[in-house]
Amino acid sequence: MSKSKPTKPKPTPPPATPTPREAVRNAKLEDLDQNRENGHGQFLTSNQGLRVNDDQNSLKAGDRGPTLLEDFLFREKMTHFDHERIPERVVHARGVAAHGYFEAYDNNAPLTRAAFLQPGVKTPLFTRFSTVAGSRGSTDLARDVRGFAVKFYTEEGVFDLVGNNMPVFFIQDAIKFPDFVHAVKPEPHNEIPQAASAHDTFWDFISITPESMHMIMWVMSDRAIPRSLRMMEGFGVHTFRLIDAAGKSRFVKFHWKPLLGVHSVVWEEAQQISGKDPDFHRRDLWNCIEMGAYPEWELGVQVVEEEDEMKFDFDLLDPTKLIPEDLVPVQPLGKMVLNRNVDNYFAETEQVAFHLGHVVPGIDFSNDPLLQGRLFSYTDTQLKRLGGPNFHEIPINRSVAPIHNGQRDGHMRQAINKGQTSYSPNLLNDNFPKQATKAEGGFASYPERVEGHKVRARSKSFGDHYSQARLFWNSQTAAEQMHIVKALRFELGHVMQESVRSRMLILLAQVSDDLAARVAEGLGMPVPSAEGVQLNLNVGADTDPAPYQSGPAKADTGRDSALSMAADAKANAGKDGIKTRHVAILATDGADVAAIADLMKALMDQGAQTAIVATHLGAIKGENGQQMLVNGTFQSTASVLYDAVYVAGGAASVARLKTDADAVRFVNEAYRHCKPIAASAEGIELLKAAAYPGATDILGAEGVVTSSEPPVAKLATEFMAAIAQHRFWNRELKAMPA
Ligand code: HDE
Repeated sequence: MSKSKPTKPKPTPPPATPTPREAVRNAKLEDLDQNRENGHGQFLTSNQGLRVNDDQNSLKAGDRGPTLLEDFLFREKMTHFDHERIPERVVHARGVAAHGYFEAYDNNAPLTRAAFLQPGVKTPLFTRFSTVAGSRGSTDLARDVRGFAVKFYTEEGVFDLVGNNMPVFFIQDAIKFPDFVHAVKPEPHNEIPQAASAHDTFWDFISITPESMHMIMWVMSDRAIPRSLRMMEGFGVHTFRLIDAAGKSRFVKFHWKPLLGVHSVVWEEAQQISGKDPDFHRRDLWNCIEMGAYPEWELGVQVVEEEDEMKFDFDLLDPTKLIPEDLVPVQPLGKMVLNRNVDNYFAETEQVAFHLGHVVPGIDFSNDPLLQGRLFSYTDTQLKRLGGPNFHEIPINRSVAPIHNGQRDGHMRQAINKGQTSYSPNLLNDNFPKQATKAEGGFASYPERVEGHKVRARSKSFGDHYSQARLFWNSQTAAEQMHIVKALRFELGHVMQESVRSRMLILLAQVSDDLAARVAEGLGMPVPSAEGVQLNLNVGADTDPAPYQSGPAKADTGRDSALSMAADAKANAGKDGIKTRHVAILATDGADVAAIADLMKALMDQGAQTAIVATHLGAIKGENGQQMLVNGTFQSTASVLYDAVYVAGGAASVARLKTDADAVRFVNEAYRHCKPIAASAEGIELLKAAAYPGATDILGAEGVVTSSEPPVAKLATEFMAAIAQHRFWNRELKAMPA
């Protein structure tokens, strides 16, 4: 850990020459060096170090005879292979991770004594992103919550911030988690569907669990289909505590804000990407880190003084509620940069073990009942998944702060603990290892005063299930609302039981009549009356459910400016660059290669990535005989894998592309998905050919820029401005209203 000047929160431009992976160093990466292995230039050996002479044939009684039991080399190799798999995570199984560092700004000391948050301290970290419901091999683009888990290797021990890309959760009490997960996972009788919530058991559970409605709004919104993991917010979800040097506690909510803004894809695109490139998100993260375009986030907190705990119209302990940022702004604490990919997926990404209970002095918990339950679950699950209590010794989990205690033995123990004593207190070892005072960095739980009867109960202050769902709905733009409506039509359209769909419509009507009516129209059903229907069945057998029925949303919830992802929304303000955006350039033999080269240069100068997509691989020959290398064909790549499309001029090239149904579709889809499109000279003809019913105005549409004449300088400027807008949703509102 080193001290240096705090960094300003501006996206760092990618370097001209990326740093090789091995050249990125920090204390944790150096710690991992002792476990890195590379067989290059070495002899093949057994696990005992014995050099192997023939690894191609097993030991047999004659070359046509049976294999001998004696073949210890065969048995070692096969046994290891047979035991290669460990159980995948019960949730968040599919993930991707990278190394990086966190650098604290200089204004946090009044909030917390945590050493890694003191001015300019730089701390190594490891961040794993994940989907929740799908198996390890499922698609990246599932409609789902994304996990956002960060392991800080601080000088005071490991701190894990195990969050999601949405600020609230489905349930209020951890005891409901197994029910919730069983409902969303593939159905138990036929294990269908994979990585999808569009099925009966999920919506059956939700339809009788109104506390989920706020989270449902988030999961049905575009937040559930991010454009990139680099363009997602992260949230600690629960209320935590920060404790200052004087021992004063304040409530906080943690936020990660991506410096590239918050962006998504459209659902049709997500479904196609799932087929074309199910690794879309992990590939994107990997490639950007390899090319030096390091993803960056600011960590911030919303702070609530202890005395203000009760001043909100929701309970700070309720994980289905957020604190509107217009009410309590986020204060930045520092910046995270991910600058090194893993060397080995299993050793690092699969074996990393996060736990909410990994905290450092200066950070503590609240009584959120979801948080409290998680404090049990995470260590428990690692015991199963990683096979024993020594998972903290696995290199990726190993603290860079020294470990000394009386814990001993167990499966695969690595430490060779010396000495006679493994207990405390002791006299034989002078009472070492000794407890640390608070001044010496000893962790002491915040001495919160608690009292109460021992009850199985839900606080009535958790009872308003719809107002924040409505706040979210009201804060969305027309296009974002349309996406929510379409998502619900899709999801509920996959539900076989009409009674479940009908109950969902009743719940949606508690949030907004408009929302319910629009979903109902798509389902071809009326919105049933809520009269006499018990909406919340999540109460104990002897509990009267009546007091637990939430009233409908408050009529006037207003809006919060942090909830929309629109181009001009707070989440994206000032983050309008085109860095790392992927632009497809459609061209084939006969294209105006000079114009392409000019446009590519302009785009790449601003940090965008370009790819020539042609009718064949190899190189295309330009109008004047110049050649240009091709990156993909209409068969090997697809429109959905790019952020924007440019159709180059050149009569022969465009004439050929116009006859290619896949080229026409490429443009058509870019238009449908509201992406920026540019065309110069004859390229404009391909845009005309790509028009479809309802989109005949493709040429005059927002986000479509054309220039009939070279040079492309003006076109490039307009195109880049359009790319910085990300998407042009008005097209969709016009052509496909919901
Ligand atoms: Fe988790 N969660 N969770 N969760 N969670 C796990 O731990 C659990 C919840 C989150 O990349 C498991 O190691 C319970 C909220 C992330 O390795 C398990 C409850 C939030 C990850 C578990 C919750 C999360 C997990 C499965 C309700 C956001 C992946 C494997 C009380 C704040 C971490 C594992 C990684 C993983 C339990 C709810 C985030 C079973 C019981 C809320 C990012 O322990």
